[in-house]
Amino acid sequence: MKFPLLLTFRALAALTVLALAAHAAPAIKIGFLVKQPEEPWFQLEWTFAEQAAKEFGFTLVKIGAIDGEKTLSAIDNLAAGGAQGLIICTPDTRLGPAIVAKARGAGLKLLAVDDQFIGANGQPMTKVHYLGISAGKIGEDVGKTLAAEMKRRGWTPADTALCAVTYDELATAKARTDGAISSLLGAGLPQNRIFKAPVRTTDIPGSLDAANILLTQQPNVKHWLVCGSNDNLVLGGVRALEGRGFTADTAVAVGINGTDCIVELEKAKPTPFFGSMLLSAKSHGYETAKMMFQWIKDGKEPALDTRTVGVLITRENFRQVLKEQGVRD
Ligand code: FCA
Repeated sequence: MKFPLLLTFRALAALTVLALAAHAAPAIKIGFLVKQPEEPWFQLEWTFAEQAAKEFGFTLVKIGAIDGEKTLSAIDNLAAGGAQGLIICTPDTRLGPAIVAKARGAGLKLLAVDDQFIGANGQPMTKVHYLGISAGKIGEDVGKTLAAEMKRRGWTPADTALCAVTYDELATAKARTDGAISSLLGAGLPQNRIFKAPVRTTDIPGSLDAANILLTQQPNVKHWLVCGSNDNLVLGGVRALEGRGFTADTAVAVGINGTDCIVELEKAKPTPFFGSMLLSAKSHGYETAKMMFQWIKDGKEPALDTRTVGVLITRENFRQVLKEQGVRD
């Protein structure tokens, strides 16, 4: 009865090989690339993504890539390092087709976060998985908040104007300031009291420059309202106003992100920065990382398009809300 015994040994050997192979299945590695690693928003996204990595047991590779060249070479490096997925907030949404081609070539699953890719035809690439904010709605809420503050203070359209610090090259940024403008128009601020200050660079110095140009052109406005595509752009506007003597009594500004204005809200003396629409860094960091992990591990494909909401934080409630959202202890 040698033969069946041999078979048993063979079966055992085969099972052992299978078991070993399962054990040696490549560890899951996910890249998380962001366009502005110095922004608290993106640092928080990473922090939350790391929470997911710890919880689910995968490796997270954090990459800051401020231009196209760095982005494309980072994808090569990730693939060479054995990564299976990439979550990305690209420095330029028009890189979309190049990123898709590279990721596909390297067998990387792809999820765009925050900024949606734009295709060669100038339209959003809706077939690429994306998680972003409900930009128009959040912008409208900024406008409503500004309109309510204007009313509460008894300011009239004749002596009030809007400084919208804009970056229309980026769709999610444009939708935000467009939303704020449409709410203010709806609340009765006339079109000729609405001024755009387009930035060249999406940081505080870039916004300060843009707002200064506008303030020089409009020296007679008594009360300013300020909106912008995120906290930094609004903060640049606030710094420009303060440089011309405006205070919390004569100007009101509302940001978006809620994560890049904490120091501002903590200042003992109120500045014109009234509040911000706090976005969910947890959804953008933890949830995207979890979605990518499950996609790689179990083949569970995420929704093609997910949009998150924002909630207003002000000097009154920011400590409490940030705590509830796990942003601060
Ligand atoms: C864009 C902005 C960021 C953040 C994110 C949700 O990428 O540049 O500041 O608002 O959307």
